[in-house]
Amino acid sequence: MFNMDEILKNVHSVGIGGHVRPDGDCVGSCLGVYNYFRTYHPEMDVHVFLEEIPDTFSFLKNAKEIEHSCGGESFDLFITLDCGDLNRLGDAAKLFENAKKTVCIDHHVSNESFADVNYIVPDASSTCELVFNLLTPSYITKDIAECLYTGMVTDTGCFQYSCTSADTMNAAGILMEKGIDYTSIVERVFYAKTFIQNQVLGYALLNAKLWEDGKIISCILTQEDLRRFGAGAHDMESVVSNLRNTIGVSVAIFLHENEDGSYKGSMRASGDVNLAEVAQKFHGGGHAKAAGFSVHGDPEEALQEVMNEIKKRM
Ligand SMILES: [Mn+2]
Repeated sequence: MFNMDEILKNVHSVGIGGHVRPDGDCVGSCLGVYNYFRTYHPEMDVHVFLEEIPDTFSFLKNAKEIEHSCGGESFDLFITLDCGDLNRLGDAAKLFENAKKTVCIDHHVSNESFADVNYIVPDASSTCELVFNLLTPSYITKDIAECLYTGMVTDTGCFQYSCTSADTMNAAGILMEKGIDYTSIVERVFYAKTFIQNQVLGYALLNAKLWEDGKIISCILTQEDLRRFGAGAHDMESVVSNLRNTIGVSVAIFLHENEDGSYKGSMRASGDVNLAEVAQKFHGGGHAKAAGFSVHGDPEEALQEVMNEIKKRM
């Protein structure tokens, strides 16, 4: 482990990036680091690059300074956060490759330490918890605390999942002391849903199927289904975890069609099944209890193949 300031020797320009389809941990960790540099190293030229972020996270400080496209800039330092491999950086991968020095901060089991300096802890709740570890607590401002708390809430399912540790709670406690409105963060990040999101969720639950004596639950939504509600990919976030909440279910699988006809698959487990392994069989990735992948072709067939891999591990 290092301190965030130690990696800044001879560094005048910094690029920051995270995974494609950014979630709360990705946005929170990127903006947390961005806001830290802007506050304590104002002389540095700092840029943060991410795909379009969900509206849910637009309240975070400097969210509107996130850049969505990049050229061939060559930064002294590029930091990648919450990103398991270089491909998942999307367009920003070229900035990583052009940078003089690279740092990777992440908690994906599949991460193969692809940067010059790596801080990877698969057991950590979130990348935001790792960023917290790299900062001197007294230097964490309210704005930075909001970013990091948002990421922790996202990736721990509101401090519920087993990735939540005593260290996570201690870090969250210190962040709470910075004066953040933790109630409203949980409400925004976890509970607040648009009418469209609620309707799609209801439709998904109505069409869910149980398998293996109710231990596996699945649902498939097509583009036609999504169009019916005026919903997009960003409206699917809470479907899989709601499926998983079903009593008796240990694995939930949710497939929804992308605009190009491929399907995005998300899985959640409450039991011992290692979903990161399952996802890797389908060229995806993630964590033991939350993982994802993409498939082409017939979604029903893909579902059966995924279920076979899960059954082997149950
Ligand atoms: Mn994460």
